Formats: sequence, structure tokens, C-alpha cells
Amino acid sequence: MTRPTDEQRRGMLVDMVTARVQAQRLWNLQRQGRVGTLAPIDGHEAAIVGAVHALDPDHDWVIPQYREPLALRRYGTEVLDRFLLYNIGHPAGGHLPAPLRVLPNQISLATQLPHAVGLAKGLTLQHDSGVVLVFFGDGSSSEGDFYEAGNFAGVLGVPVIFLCLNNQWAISTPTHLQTAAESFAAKAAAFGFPGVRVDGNDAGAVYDAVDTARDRARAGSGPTLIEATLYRLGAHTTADDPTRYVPPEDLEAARRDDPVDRLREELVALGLWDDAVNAEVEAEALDIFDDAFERACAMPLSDDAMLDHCLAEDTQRMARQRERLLADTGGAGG
Ligand SMILES: Cc1ncc(C[n+]2csc(CCOP(=O)(O)OP(=O)(O)O)c2C)c(N)n1
Ligand SMILES: [Mg+2]
Repeated sequence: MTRPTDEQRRGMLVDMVTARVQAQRLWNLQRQGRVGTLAPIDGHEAAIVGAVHALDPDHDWVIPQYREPLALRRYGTEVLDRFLLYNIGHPAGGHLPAPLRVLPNQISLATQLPHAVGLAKGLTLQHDSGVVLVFFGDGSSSEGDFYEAGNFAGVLGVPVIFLCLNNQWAISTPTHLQTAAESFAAKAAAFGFPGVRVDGNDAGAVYDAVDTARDRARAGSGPTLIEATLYRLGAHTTADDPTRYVPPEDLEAARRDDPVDRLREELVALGLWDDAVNAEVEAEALDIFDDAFERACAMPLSDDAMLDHCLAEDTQRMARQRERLLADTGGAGG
């Protein structure tokens, strides 16, 4: 057991509170029509923050699904910058600025899982000691890509950690209609590596599970599947109305075990957090967010921007398309 120190837990709470208030700001911007459809993070903060605090941002890689970016502050402000570009529909939102070790968002369910296995294999070929942590949802586990990635990872014995955020829902599909397996962690048995289930509302427990999996991966012993159980406290996306299908009593019970409140109460009891600190962290998080949003909106967008960040160099066909596009629009941009 490697429980995080109190200082580490305090750092985790800073990141969790940051994610919570920035998510609210982003939601408001969506309601004002200033960003596109988005998937709220509420309820997932402890699992994401706990996991990435067990990683080394200078060596280890993170592959998100689509809810995670606001909780990846540990990996630097570039993650927020890119996420906001993505939310306003700027093509640079899909870019991977070196040396950032966080891949862009993935909407096509589970396709990030084979990518993670390939990346982990690449690291071993380069004698790089980094590990790859890949996030996915309970719903994504029904995709063929999940089984292919798990199988390949087991056979190759690569340094990858599969982290399933089981938030009980895939849009309106509850977990009992998603799988008849006893748990999502149980699926690891078929791949030949350990599967563990942790309380995803407990940042320290997730930290511990990822830390153990990371040690195992770095020792050359291969992958681990971790299932973090939690509850989606918000809507699936800004295009969803969860009141049509989420039982209110379930949501109420989940709210009583809010992961941000839980860690905050623990740290308040230890004298490591209070209202003043909380207000300071929230204000700083909003300042950082507002600066980043302003920068994103001011980012130049050329008429051929849609062709940027696809491939390192244009193919002949792309070069022709770029030329035509610029000729048609006069290349004014805007
Ligand atoms: C291949 C594919 N099929 C269907 C969808 C539509 N879709 C978007 S999100 C979602 C639910 C995903 O559930 P889960 O993996 O549990 O993640 P969560 O949204 O709960 O975080 C579905 C079915 C998609 N994006 N990609
Ligand atoms: Mg889900």
C-alpha cells in the first residue's frame, strides 16, 4: 500500500477544486454559445486526479477519453490551453505540442485503447522507462477495440495501465445493461493480467492502485486493468437531459458521497484546508481559465487550418486541397 502523503493529498485537492470550478465556467460558456458540446467532469475528479498524481509527467503518458482534461493540471497548462482550443473548434485542439505527454481528446469510443498499447510498445522499443495510462468508460468496454487492446497488451506485456472510469452510465445505458460480468475489472482475467476495483471517489485509493500498477509496468511485468467506481453527477453532455432516466434517489445518494467534498472534509479535519484556502484556489483556477480562454479565442485561424495538425507533412492531395481552399477564400482567414 502506498497511500499519498498529506502534502500530496493537498495537491490533489487543489487540482480537484480547480477542475470543479473550471468545469462550471466551461458549462456556462457553452450555455452562452461560446463553446461547443462538452461532457462534464463532475463526479470523476478524484479518480482522474488521484491517478495522475501517481505518474511522472516527465516520463509517463496519459491518454484521455473526453472528460479528463480539466483534471490534468499536473501535466501543465498546455493541457488546458489545448482543451479550450478544442472546445472552440480550433484545429490546434487536436495537436500534440512536444514535449506534452497527454494525447488529445478521443470521442470515437475505445479507439484510444489500441493507441495506448502501441504507444507503450513504442516506449519499450526505445528503452524509455515511461508508462502509459489510458482512460476509458464502462460503455467503451463494450467496443471491440477494448478486447483487442487488452489481448494485445497481455500478449506483448507492455507497460500500460487501463483505467476504467465506471460512472454507472453510458449516456442513458446503465451498467447492468452494459455487461453481465461481475465487474469491469473481472474482464482482465481473459487478458492474463491483474484487474482491480477501487473506490473512485477516494483519490488516495486510486493513487495507490495506479502506483502499484506503475511499479508493475516499470518492472517489466506488464499491464493492469483498474476499475474506479464512481457516479456521473452531471449530464452525459450539454446535449443531454439526465432527469429523463437517472433515478433521483440514486443521484442524491451519489451527491452525498461527492469526491471533492470528501477529500475537502478530510483535509479540513487535519487542519490542512479551510474556507479561505478554498476561495483562493477557486479564484486562481478561474483566473487561469479566463486567461487561457482569452488566448484560445485570439488564436489565429487561417482558411486552410482544417488541414493543419493532420499529418506532419501534407500529402500531394492535401497540398492541392490547401491551394484550392486558399484560392477560393482569398486566404483572408478569420
Ligand atoms: C464508436 C462510438 N460509438 C458510439 C458513440 C456515441 N457515444 C458517445 S459517448 C457514449 C457513451 C460512452 O460511455 P462511457 O464509455 O461509459 O463514458 P462516459 O460518457 O460515461 O464517461 C456513446 C455511446 C461514440 N462516440 N463512438
Ligand atoms: Mg460511463
